[in-house]
Amino acid sequence: MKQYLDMCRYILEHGEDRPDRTGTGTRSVFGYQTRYDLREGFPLLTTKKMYLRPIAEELLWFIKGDTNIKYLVDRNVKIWNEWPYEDFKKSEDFNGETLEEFVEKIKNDDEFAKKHGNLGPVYGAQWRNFNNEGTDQLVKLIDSLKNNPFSRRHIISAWNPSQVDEMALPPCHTLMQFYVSSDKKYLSCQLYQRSADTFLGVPFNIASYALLTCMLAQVCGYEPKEFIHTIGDAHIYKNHFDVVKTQIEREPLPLPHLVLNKDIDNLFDFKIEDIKLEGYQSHGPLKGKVSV
Ligand code: THF
Repeated sequence: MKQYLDMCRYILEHGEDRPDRTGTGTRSVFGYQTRYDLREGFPLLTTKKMYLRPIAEELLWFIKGDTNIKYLVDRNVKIWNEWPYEDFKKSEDFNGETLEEFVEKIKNDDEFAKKHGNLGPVYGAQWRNFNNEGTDQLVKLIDSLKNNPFSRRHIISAWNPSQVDEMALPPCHTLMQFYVSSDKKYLSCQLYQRSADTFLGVPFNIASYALLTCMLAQVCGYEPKEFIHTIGDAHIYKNHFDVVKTQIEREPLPLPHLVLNKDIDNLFDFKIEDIKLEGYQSHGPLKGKVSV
């Protein structure tokens, strides 16, 4: 995934230093596009150790239309915990609990999870029930991919201006569009991401949309072709500069292969056991703090 390392290098060399909402500070460029050919292997970053499981669990959670972190917490996926915790800290129920104690309560207390684990109408809600008005964008997309392959409207929008204020975090991946090749053999996906945390988030985002493309291709009778990642504000947080510099010195390794359970022909039937990765080799882990 030389494309990813090139993007990191480009941001470090050409980006502008600017303040951001989280207070950490970033170096950022506006407008950057990378393309990943899914026929060459599955684009899970090899220049640091990654795991597909949390990425796949998060995607299954979106697909279910779920917006409560309990589903992720029960599966030991930690990537969304910080945001409801920040809201909890501001609530009247807060008694000085640490993030770990908060997560334990989400796991063990259903009432507490209901009250404090919800992120608002984020991805899952918009994908499956846009604006809480019953439009299931995912079901409509699958129908149009199967029955009207050359449509230019194979779109799912997570960006809902009338509900962004109710979300714990407005969606970073705002809109995706799909494209079927003229021979009806291949499916491609382009994502427009308004804001991208290049070190922590982007490797997750690439793998997540690549996985969704492969799953949709299988259930609609296509083969996955390309994932095109178009980014608005592509940034590297200041506290990630050192790990990013270490990473761009590393040589990418051959890409792994995704193996989906071939018997699944309905997107909503996929379970975590149906999603496997073969031949993943990587460099060692690189850690960075997430800005909230
Ligand atoms: N906010 C910020 N600042 N960065 C993001 O990447 C991000 N997201 C989602 C929402 N807000 C964001 C959440 N996705 C990690 C990965 C993805 C996230 C959030 C955090 C993360 O910390 N990854 C670590 C640990 C992984 C683990 O615990 O398994 C890593 O080393 O990869 C972007 O969509």
